[in-house]
Amino acid sequence: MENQQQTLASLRRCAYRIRRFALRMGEVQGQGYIGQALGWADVLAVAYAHALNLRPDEPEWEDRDRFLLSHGHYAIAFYAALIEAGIIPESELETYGSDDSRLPMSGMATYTPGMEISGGSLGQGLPIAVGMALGLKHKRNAAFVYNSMSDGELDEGSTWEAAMGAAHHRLDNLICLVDINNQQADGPSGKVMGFEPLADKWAAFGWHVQRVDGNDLPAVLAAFDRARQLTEPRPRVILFDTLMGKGVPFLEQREKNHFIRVDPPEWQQALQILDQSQPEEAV
Ligand SMILES: Cc1ncc(C[n+]2csc(CCOP(=O)(O)OP(=O)(O)O)c2C)c(N)n1
Ligand SMILES: [Mg+2]
Repeated sequence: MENQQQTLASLRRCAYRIRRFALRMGEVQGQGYIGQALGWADVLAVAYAHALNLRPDEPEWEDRDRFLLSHGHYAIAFYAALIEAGIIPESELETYGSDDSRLPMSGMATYTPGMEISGGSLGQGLPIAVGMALGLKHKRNAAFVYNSMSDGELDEGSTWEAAMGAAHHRLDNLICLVDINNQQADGPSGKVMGFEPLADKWAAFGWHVQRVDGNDLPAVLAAFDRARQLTEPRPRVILFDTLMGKGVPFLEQREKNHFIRVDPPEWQQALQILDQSQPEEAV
């Protein structure tokens, strides 16, 4: 039990630092998909500080777990996780979004160590993940493939075709992480294209399904552990309900938060608010 408490305390500090790195990168460019980064930070903390089997100094290690950023516009969140994982040095965040940086504003596999695919054309991550998971099985490689995607990608037919293929091939090495933030570029997800009842849909496609609060760290941790430890020969999906802007109340409440407008003084205000609620020994 003590170990579990220590694990959770350590993950809280990771999530705090991921939020902080993302805000600092946002301030460098004066913009960015910061609402998504704050909302997805708890999932990224559990992925990068607990679940993924990686070698930070060898990002292309053959036996690594693969983490695919299908929603390439979440790159700012992903870079923060790479910094936290020691794959990218913290000093590099100052280059975010500038010419010749390894950290472009949308995820690019050829630019960034640890970036497995160039996502961003939404709906492509899961099909690629299915191919990778199948390939690893053929090679008898025990690595997991994680596909990180947004709820907007549930509008894409390619997602559901891949979901059907994954179940057909019994890909128990595939874990799909969906950010249900109920937001898309054109408004609330339910208004753009209703996708509920979502858990039932994935289950009907042959997947093992969990749905949890993606900002509740103990629940996120338990869901990752369950997905990894299951012995059923089925792909696994975790549907995470998240709150955009989580941790910075004035950003949580902002309208049109697909691409939040943040005025220059607000970046420092956001960092201060985050720091006030920081877990002990976080910095
Ligand atoms: C195939 C495709 N269609 C349209 C877009 C344009 N686009 C970029 S982000 C976005 C919103 C998609 O929803 P989601 O990823 O859930 O948005 P968020 O949660 O980040 O607000 C859209 C439509 C795209 N990148 N790819
Ligand atoms: Mg969304």
